[in-house]
Amino acid sequence: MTEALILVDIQNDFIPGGSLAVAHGDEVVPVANRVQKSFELIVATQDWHPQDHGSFASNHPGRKPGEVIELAGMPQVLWPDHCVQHSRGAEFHSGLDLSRVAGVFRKGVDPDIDSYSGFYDNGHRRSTGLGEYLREQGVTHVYILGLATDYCVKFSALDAVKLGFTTHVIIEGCRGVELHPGDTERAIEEMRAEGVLIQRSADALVRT
Ligand code: VGL
Ligand code: ZN
Repeated sequence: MTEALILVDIQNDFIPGGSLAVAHGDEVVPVANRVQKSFELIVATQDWHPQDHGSFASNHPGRKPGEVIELAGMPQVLWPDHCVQHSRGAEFHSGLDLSRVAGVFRKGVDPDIDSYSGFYDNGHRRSTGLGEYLREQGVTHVYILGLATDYCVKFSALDAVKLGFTTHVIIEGCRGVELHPGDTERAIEEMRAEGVLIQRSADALVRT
């Protein structure tokens, strides 16, 4: 058994003060730092959009964040501009320990399709390379935490299961966008139903 920790999108724009702030998003940072002690292999994902990304409401005149359009043949929630490549909002939170992160996998780079999962875009057209990398490293079990529970954490965990990894989500290290009240709780139930192992606390993992 080889384990990997996947830190999902712990970036300034998803932290209070950022353009797509997740309530209490900053609280995942100390959990992420603490739990890293239990892992030899740690990777991170980074939402990394061009300014003309199709998920930005600003690129659809007359549309507002929260509205749903069609993009790449799929329903697409429109978001405020966020995680624009090379912007401060796209940087990882300054308190996040990156010293032991072996690789960063960027997603959402194609303007024509969004990518919530750290493994594939929403149409499963293109891989980010994360699944292949984990396989090469002999990884069989993944542990996921970060932002946001109801989007990128959820879709990353569902893809991890599909790829055959035993998949844990450390829910103490996640927070949801909650565009609609209850989204986070529904995401947890959806993950559980697909075989994701939901772990409330990171403490069991911390073998200091
Ligand atoms: C995310 C919405 C848009 C996330 C990324 O990281 O959960 N959510 N882009
Ligand atoms: Zn995004």
